[in-house]
Amino acid sequence: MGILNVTPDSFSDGGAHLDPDQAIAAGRRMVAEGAGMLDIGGESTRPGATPIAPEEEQRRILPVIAALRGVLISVDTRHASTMAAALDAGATVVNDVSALRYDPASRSVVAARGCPVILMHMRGTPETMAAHADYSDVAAEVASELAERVAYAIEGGIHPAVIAIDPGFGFAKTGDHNIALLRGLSVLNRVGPIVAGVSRKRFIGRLSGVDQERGRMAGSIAAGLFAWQQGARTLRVHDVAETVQALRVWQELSGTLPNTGMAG
Ligand code: HH2
Repeated sequence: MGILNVTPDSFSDGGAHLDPDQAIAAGRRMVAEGAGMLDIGGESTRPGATPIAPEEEQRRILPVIAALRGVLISVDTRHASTMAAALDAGATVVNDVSALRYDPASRSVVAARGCPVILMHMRGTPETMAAHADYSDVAAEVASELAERVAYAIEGGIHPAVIAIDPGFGFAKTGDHNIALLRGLSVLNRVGPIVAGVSRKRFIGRLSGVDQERGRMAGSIAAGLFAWQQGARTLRVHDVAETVQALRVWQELSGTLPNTGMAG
């Protein structure tokens, strides 16, 4: 899953794709590099980020989604109106960092459309989440809180087969929590198919000793492969070509490559 943030302020690629033509070109490039899906978002959810109005979010992302129609697109949003508008414009998956908590209307939008949904773990909101980073067993608590969100989705008429989960690296977690969560990620397999977003995040900086976000590609790939080994089957990444190459080699060596005729 290639990350396409149409924002001025995302933590790593903020401003790079605010111009729709640049965003569309970046999306096409990631598909050519092997991304199976693009995750398009118009609101930064980095720690302390200020929320924006759904109208502004839609103004940023809808032209980009419409131009890339035909590609598998997830819309990274917490707003029900943006989910609906993005699905109309050509998105097929909803990726909600609030796991359908932020906007009370979001569950019924997803249920009515029958689309796949990614429920990401967070406590509080991006403004308040740092104060909620308190766990005794982070992987177990994230698993049980995600299981509650899955149950909430199913109660609202969302089919269990379309639900994926995401541990929410960097959301209401300290660096130590992120590391423990990644080490213990496999416990989440019992809750649902795992999406993992470690790309360029601060804890990768801590583990690698690299301050600059754009310098964290190799560390992000190592962490992504570690997540893959534990069962994650979608990696949300900035660096598509390099991640695809690393995964291909990993799958070849571990004998887990889907039948592409490349083996041998
Ligand atoms: N992380 C970010 C945003 N959306 N969605 C999922 N499912 N998983 C994640 O880990 C995740 C996410 C934050 O990263 P980014 O989009 O690169 O930055 P920003 O929120 O500043 O736009």
